[in-house]
Amino acid sequence: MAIPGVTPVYSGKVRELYAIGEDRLLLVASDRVSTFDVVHPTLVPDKGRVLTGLSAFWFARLAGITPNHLLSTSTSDLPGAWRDRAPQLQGRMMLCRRLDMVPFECVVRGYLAGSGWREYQRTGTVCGVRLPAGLREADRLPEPIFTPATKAPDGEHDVNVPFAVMVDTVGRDLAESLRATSLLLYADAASYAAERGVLLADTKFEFGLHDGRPVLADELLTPDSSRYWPAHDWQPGSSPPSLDKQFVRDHVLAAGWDRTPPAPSLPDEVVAATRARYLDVYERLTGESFDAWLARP
Ligand code: PZK
Repeated sequence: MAIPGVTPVYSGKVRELYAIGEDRLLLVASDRVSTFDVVHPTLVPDKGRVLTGLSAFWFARLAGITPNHLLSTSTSDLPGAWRDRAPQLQGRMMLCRRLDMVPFECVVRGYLAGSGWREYQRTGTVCGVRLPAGLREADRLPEPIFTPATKAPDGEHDVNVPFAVMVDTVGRDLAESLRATSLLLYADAASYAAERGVLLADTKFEFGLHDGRPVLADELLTPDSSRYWPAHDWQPGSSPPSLDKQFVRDHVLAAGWDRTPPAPSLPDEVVAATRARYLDVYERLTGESFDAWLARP
């Protein structure tokens, strides 16, 4: 969601970050959607609002575990110069405290999928963590593991690193604190989601420092930062389709796209089914109607 006349401080594949004065940032989630790391030319209406609503839900729910960067999701808290953009920002903005970001993704995995599964097949480890032999793709791990990654430029894949690399970069105290917090956050979120029929296979947290103390940042436990599976589709041996982008992936693969840019546009029925899927995830996890999120003051 590019805001005309204002230059983002960071621009990601599907969202933008704007400076608000010296010490705050405005995070804006667009309706862009990517598969295989490539953004499609077609938007999924309200996707950015769903992801923002989910982040806000999880920030509130997990606030007892760790402080976070979210200050407000209300357009009325924007500086005057931004007010005329309120309609387009409504529901998709997070006004956040500006932090000194920790240069690692704090990934927690409860199941074996994605890059974790590929590394395990090669080496029997994930980020240097030795796992039992004989695990299958999508198997539940004996216990959730913390598998940090260094952030790569947008579009590049993050690089999994051993915990020791994180210790060497940020110091033992901070690394251990972020690992402990990440595991607590995952445990709470995964058990909550499981009660609602959704498995949280893995997720990625980002932290920054405020006055030297860790603060949870970024988006939180959204389908873009997490791998959510419908519990009833889960069967070890193959990865279930992700809850949100299943129709998009099915469509582009059936259409014969070879996963190199540019990504194809999406037909109306795929957009509609994907939008419905996002709304369903929102309502399942929050227990609230998506309309109620849009209608908040
Ligand atoms: C920050 N990103 C990633 C997010 C993008 C890129 N609270 C913060 N303070 C300082 N920096 C960041 C944050 C947060 N969150 C986040 N990069 C820097 C990012 C959204 C859109 F384009």
